[in-house]
Amino acid sequence: MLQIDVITLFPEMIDNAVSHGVLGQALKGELLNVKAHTPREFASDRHRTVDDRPFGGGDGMIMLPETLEKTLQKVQHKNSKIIYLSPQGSTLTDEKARTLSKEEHLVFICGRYGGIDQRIINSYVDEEISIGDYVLSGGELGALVVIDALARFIPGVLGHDDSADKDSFSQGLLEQPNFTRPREYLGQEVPEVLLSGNHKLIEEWKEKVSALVTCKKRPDLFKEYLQQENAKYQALKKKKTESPMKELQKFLAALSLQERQVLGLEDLHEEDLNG
Ligand code: 9D3
Repeated sequence: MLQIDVITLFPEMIDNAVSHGVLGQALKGELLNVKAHTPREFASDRHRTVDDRPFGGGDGMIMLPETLEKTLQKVQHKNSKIIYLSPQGSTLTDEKARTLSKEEHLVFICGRYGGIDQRIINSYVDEEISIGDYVLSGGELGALVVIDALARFIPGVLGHDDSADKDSFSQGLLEQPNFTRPREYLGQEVPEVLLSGNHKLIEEWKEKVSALVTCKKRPDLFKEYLQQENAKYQALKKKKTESPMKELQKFLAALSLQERQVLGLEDLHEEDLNG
């Protein structure tokens, strides 16, 4: 079982967040264990001080190395990977989340606004991770994002074991729009294929719509997808079938105006699919 220890001045933020939804179920089912620890436990002065102003001046408070180190020593064992959440880290990706999910023990250090003393990073931290180019008030939301993203890769955390692989980023495409009851709503009808019960046809349709949605919203991802599909197509040397681009153009052309509208693809044109 993957063990995750989170070092934070706000342990309730972690405990509360992981008690809900899929993460809460994973914890209950003992597929994952998350425990929060506060350096305040090791502060011995009257005010239980855990941070101080930066030497040389500057914004924010810096977490003191000593209480942080004592907390680290409480949780660390031989196979621990110690990760510091920080704006200076490399940006989290789905691939990174998958890799982390295979570890035995993760320790996340959450700094507050200002960060932690550099000497802890130098002596203890294996990896620095950011969740994106924007400024947060502390590392807790970062740690929670990483935990949420990696949990999906632990077998059994999602209902069926293979759903993480079907998810958009694993395939390099965004997901197609989804619909539930009723069949008609706000004057918009659910695409006919989805009601057909023909699972093979439905899966093909979903992948094509995904590709079109990706072309519209993330041309960068679409370009890569098309290159991959082209490589597969070349390798198969199936001269009878058409190129992936041509196939998508035909699929788009075959969609009715109503279908294009309900899928948000009314302003996508055949020329846009040229990679
Ligand atoms: C005085 C603060 N900043 C100097 C410009 C540095 C700074 C340190 C710590 C800014 C924000 C923070 C708190 N952020 C995190 O701990 C954090 C974070 C983030 O801010 N953005 C993206 N990912 C992450 S992961 C942790």
